[in-house]
Amino acid sequence: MPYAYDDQNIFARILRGEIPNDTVLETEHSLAFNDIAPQAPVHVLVIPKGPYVCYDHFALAASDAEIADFTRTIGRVCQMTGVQPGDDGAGFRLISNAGENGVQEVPHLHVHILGGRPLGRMLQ
Ligand code: D5M
Repeated sequence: MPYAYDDQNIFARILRGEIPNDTVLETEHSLAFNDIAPQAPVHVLVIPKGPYVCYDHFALAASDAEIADFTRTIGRVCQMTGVQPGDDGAGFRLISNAGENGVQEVPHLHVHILGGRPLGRMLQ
């Protein structure tokens, strides 16, 4: 059962309104909010509202509408936070950790949007 979803995870609790969050953007199928421990001036997490554990789970099981909404939400947050590469000195990185080797802490799919400073090289 690689995709057993734990509905007590912290992002599930945020989605149920049990824990507050600093919302950047909410859409029909997605929620974007500021990371509680930001690693860069812009550090936003984008999550689907559906119960998906990680990226591959979402990519294989979500509806086209959910996938389109999630993808567009990431794009809109990049626009809203001014990290698009077209803007002077801007640029960003998307990260989605999955599973043990990926060191995923919260078992609900989230994409980190990081920007607002030079991020350095990650992959050599
Ligand atoms: O990263 C999980 C991320 O989730 C990590 O950057 C902290 C963030 N986090 C944890 N709890 C909260 C709350 N309550 N609000 C906002 N952000 C939070 P991972 O990719 O799973 O290692």
